[in-house]
Amino acid sequence: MVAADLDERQIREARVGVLLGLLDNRLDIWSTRDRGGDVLRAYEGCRRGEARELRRAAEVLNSGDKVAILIGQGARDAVAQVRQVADLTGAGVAKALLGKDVMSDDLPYVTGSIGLLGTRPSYELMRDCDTLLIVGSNFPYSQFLPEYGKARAVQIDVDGTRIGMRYPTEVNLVGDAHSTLRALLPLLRRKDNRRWREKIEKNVADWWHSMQHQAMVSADPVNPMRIVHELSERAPDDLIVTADSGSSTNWYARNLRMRGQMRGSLSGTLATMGAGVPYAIGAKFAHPGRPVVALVGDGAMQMNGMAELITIARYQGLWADPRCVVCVFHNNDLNQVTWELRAMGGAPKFEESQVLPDVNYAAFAASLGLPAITVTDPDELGSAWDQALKADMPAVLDIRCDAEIPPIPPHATADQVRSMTEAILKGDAEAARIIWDAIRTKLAELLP
Ligand SMILES: Cc1ncc(C[n+]2csc(CCOP(=O)(O)OP(=O)(O)O)c2C)c(N)n1
Ligand SMILES: [Mg+2]
Repeated sequence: MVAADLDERQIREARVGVLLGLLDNRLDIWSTRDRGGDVLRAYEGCRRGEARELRRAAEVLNSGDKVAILIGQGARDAVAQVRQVADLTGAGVAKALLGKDVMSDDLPYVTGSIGLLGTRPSYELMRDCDTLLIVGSNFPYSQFLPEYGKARAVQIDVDGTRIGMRYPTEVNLVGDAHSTLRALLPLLRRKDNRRWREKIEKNVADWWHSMQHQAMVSADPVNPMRIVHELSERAPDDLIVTADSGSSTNWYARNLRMRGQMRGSLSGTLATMGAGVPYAIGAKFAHPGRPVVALVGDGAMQMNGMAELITIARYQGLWADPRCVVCVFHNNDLNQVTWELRAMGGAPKFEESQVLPDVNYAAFAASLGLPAITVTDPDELGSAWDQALKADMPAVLDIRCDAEIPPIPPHATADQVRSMTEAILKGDAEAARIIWDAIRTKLAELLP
């Protein structure tokens, strides 16, 4: 075999094989430099070691009592295998944000998103597990992974340079998720004790119940969680949802149930504002036959989203399914940062930097010939979504929502959450500050 016969994946594996060999002192730098043959030999060595590494991985997963799986977008082609591993090991599955659409939230053991924007059951899954399997994820916030040394861990990634970066993993399998898990599955034993799995499923069920409850808390005028909750209730099975970076990213991460063929995306690694509407346009061009919804803050609309409505109005005729709904979270605030300042700095809202000019997004959309609905009453949310999702052209929802609904991190206790929400809704700034002090302490512990 010569280098030209290798496909891209084999070359990547060879590169990783050489790298691992160097780190492991199995190869020395002089013997590999400028010598393609050594690269090939390292690649072959990598393949020979595979069976042994798979057995080691299986040993780790078979010996654990409380297995957690973390998946990212790299697990997209391996959903059936992840499900089988989860069933055999009795694991729960948490999802990095860009992998939110990889597995259905209708599976009772899928704990949803992970991280600061994540769910409480994902937080608890990682906190309490004794074994961790990471598949196709480069999720960077190790504060939300098990405490170092507490869990034995296996990682599967197609790119060896990502392996062991976020957690001290004991077994590292370089390969694509689908074929690596397929090779691993026959080595796994089914765990008879299902108590851990039952606990996860109960946590997940309780969580969705509490999400529904929180979305229905009355607000002034509309509770932003309810915007996503109502969408989630009526989302078509083939819907594509994009989210901008702002407070609505929290509601996308937590309140939207992915199911069926639904897809979702956002600026997951950079977290830049302004991605929501352009991503929706990209989705329409990539999948012209599918409906698309963009969840976008008013700050992002002012940044570039309004200009991109012109793009939508211009190209709508090219899309077989004309539905493309831009939902504006109209709170006249750069709200996510307002809350970060409150939580991290204990600082009250700094009006000069945080308040946005009040813009009539519905009127702007109408000026482009797009149907637009302004919502100021939470009870009209459902019918506004119904209309927009049935429209025969792109539409804009301009929803007046409350800037005082806090994006609560997943590790806040239920009591803290309840009293903080009540305090803030009562306009009790002092009580809110005290509760935020408690959460700030917790956040300081968790954030880098
Ligand atoms: C380009 C860019 N600028 C600034 C930020 C920091 N940032 C993150 S969220 C946010 C506020 C977003 O405001 P808005 O779009 O109105 O959404 P809201 O949080 O109010 O729902 C800011 C300024 C960012 N992530 N990207
Ligand atoms: Mg805003």
